[in-house]
Amino acid sequence: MIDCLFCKIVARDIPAQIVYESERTIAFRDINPQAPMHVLVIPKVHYANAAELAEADDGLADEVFTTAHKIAVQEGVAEAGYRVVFNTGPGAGQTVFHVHGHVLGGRALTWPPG
Ligand code: IU
Repeated sequence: MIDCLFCKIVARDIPAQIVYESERTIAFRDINPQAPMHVLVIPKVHYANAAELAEADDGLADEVFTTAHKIAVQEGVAEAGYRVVFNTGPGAGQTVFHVHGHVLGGRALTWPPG
């Protein structure tokens, strides 16, 4: 999608620290990390948010979720515990409207989130 920042990362039009890539997903480090390990997992195709992705019903949501787990293992936080967050809509704090799962770990995570 034109003017989507994360589509531009997928297209390599703007740089990102990519840590994982598959045919349909890509994961890169968040530029403003909220934990020692903070990676964003996205589908390469554009869906605005997690609701749109879930409704697409083509297995891609499963793949994004599975990728999040792979990142946790790869980054060494799976044993200690980690969190996957999909802010969905402005009311939930979503600021970039290409669906992304935040994978956070590497420190004790408190609950509830803000
Ligand atoms: P949110 O759930 O939509 O609020 O998360 C957007 C995230 O995208 C946020 O954590 C930003 O730090 C992150 N991000 C990024 O990694 N690279 C960018 O160029 C921009 C935002 I703009």
